[in-house]
Amino acid sequence: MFKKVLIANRGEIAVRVIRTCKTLGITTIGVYSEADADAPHVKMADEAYLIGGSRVVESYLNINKILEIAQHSEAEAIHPGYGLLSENADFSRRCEEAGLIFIGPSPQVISKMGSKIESRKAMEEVGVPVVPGITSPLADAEEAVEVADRIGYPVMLKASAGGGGIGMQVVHNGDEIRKAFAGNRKRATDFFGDGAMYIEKFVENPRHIEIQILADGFGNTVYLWERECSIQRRHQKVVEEAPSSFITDETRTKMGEAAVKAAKSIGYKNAGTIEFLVDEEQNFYFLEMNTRLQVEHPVTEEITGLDLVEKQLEIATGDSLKFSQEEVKREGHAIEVRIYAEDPKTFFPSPGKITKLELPTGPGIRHELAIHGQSSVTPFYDPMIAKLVVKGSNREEAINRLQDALADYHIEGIKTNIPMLQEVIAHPAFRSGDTTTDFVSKYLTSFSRNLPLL
Ligand code: MV4
Repeated sequence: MFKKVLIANRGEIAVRVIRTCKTLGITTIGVYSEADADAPHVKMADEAYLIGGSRVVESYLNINKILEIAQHSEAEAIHPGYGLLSENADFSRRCEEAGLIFIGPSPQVISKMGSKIESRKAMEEVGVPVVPGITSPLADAEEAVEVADRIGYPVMLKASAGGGGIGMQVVHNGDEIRKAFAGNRKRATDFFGDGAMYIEKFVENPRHIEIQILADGFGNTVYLWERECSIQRRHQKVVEEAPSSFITDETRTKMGEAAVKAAKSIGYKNAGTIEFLVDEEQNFYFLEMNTRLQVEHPVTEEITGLDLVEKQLEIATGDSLKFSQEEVKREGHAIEVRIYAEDPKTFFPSPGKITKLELPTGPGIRHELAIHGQSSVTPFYDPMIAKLVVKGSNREEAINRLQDALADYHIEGIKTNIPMLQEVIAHPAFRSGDTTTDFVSKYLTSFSRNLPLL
């Protein structure tokens, strides 16, 4: 196992990674920005180094400076957490070149999965189901119309580099495509520097169900079941749970096997997630692959009893997976909610100083956070300030525990989305498992006065 690991991240995920490193006896190197000088991850790390200014480009995205710190501190490996540099192929390559182990897949794999068109193509080639559509970039709106006429409306126009719903639109006929094409291409170019567009059949009322996998460097790949993350607001996940209450055991096995096939076919190594859309008839379609540890990984840890950060470290250090697919447990039910520092009415971030923080305690309650009763939430970073993870022996118990826990969360000084979370959890549609992707707009009338998507 490594002796020294640098954690190139901040907030709850930096704290989460440091916690496992400590358990394994690994010395941790933290890095921080000016705004984070007093942040919990800085205090927790064995050594911590200032990268630079508060803005991410001056700090957590500064590859040169982070590599310099890694070398100076004699770290052997870098854990990128999620977001920031975690899916940056250039960073993975620069780590390799500097003789450091990037705790994640190779730069080639990150690049391939970063392109939705390329990853769709790779999956189609090995027989992982993809939504009917195309696997090469569209030349122009007329080609999009031709393809759509062939596959049938409605279709979804998507940006290959897309994320957060940017450059994505449902279209119902040729005229709508002609109206929508240029604008979506421009938004994709502006946001991602890549205007490549493609088209897929629109899947009605889908669920977002993703499979967690682990792959070592010896060809061993296992699936750690699914997480259902259908409840989102403007492409921001709100509630994540495992197992899904929707899919059957037969679908579960098929999806797990498809995810393993997907990972093996690209030579994947690390923890990773294959996202699928699942339709009302339980047909599932590859959406994209995330080549990092995800925000919602704790729900998988809760039902499998595994520590995913530990598995990432073992894989990166060159160990093989020590268990088979048949040995992966699936026990109980876990739900995670993301607590954001945001105004529950406008959804704008709510930075400021936390003046009071009281957390619920009790059986089945886990917190992942990096704030305390004196912390400040700065406008420089993502407003997600904590995750509450609950476990029960079944879904009903988990929901009850979550409901009680949310009522016992007392945060003062900043606004949070807890009222919205309470409304979701209390809704009969959530209890009954009607958790499709339009949950928030369909049921939460007080929270759906949203601006249109970009
Ligand atoms: C879709 C879809 C329906 N049909 N693709 C949204 C985010 C992006 N990664 C893909 N997304 C979707 N792709 C086809 N062919 C519906 C969505 C979608 C969605 C997916 C998962 C979770 C929430 C969502 C909210 C709106 C749209």
